[in-house]
Amino acid sequence: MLIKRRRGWELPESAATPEAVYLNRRALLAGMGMAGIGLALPSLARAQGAPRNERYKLDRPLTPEKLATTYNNFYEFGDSKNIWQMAQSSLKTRPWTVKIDGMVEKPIEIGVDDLLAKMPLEERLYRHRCVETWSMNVPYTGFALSALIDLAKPLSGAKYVVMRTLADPRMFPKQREFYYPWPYTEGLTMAEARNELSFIATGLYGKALPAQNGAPLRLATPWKYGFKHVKSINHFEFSDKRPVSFWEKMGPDEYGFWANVNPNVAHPRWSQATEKPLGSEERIPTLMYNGYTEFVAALYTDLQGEKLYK
Ligand SMILES: Nc1nc2c(c(=O)[nH]1)N[C@H]1C(S)=C(S)[C@@H](COP(=O)(O)O)O[C@H]1N2
Ligand SMILES: [Mo]
Repeated sequence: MLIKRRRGWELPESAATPEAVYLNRRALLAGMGMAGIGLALPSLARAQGAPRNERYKLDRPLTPEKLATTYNNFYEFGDSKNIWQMAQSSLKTRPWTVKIDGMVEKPIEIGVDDLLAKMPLEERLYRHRCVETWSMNVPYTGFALSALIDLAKPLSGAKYVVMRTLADPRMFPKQREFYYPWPYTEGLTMAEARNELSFIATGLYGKALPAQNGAPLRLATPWKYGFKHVKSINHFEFSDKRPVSFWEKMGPDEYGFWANVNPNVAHPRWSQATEKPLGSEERIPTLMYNGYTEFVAALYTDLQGEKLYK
């Protein structure tokens, strides 16, 4: 994102998909419904097919699965969009221990499958808007972050949930480079984290979440720019201090804590007025809060002095 020589949102021609193909795929996906259920391993099945929550609607077709799973941002594997094979061969997501600690009644360490067994899984169709101006529409399986907060039982003084990517340079080659402030860290206020939209994704397109998309646990806050969506989380910490996130540390003039989508507030180096859906030839207008105003605007009425949109 900070690298100036490349315009990261420009898709190579070969990655573009004709409309007919993705419309077909959409019909196919709709027809499959709970595709992915029925595997022998119950823990894996839990991470996959789940009933769709129809409350979260899209106004555009789903992005082709192939694009959403082969055009990624995951700096632990490099600054290229083409890291999916490297992620799949290098990232091992079992066993995976999740720590939940900080300002909680009692710290928890739990294996990811035991955690999933306690969480109410559902599927949601979500928009995703990267700060670089590409966007996508994807079906995530997962659980509301509020369910994890209920499990964690934070103390009344907790003001933020801090989420971190696993630190393990054997799995994440770029974590050997000290230029970056690893591990990738993000945070939400408790009110944001309890908002119904805040979601921990464990699956994508009715299958287990691919490594390149942030397996086994990845945040989705669809009204915020994509860099908020920390991948491969192994640590949830409750704190009374606002964390400084990965991109905020890298470039505080360009990236901040709030990161709410706003088409009227330009990035210092480019406009945020429009976006390019993956697989589409056109640019379309970006919507305030990425189209989720009705769900989240009330979170910010008393925070107008904050830099809410970077
Ligand atoms: N750990 C980690 N999480 C991350 C990133 C990253 O580099 N490392 N990139 C972020 C950015 S900028 C975006 S747009 C999304 C991309 O998610 P996707 O690859 O599933 O589309 O992941 C976010 N989460
Ligand atoms: Mo992004």
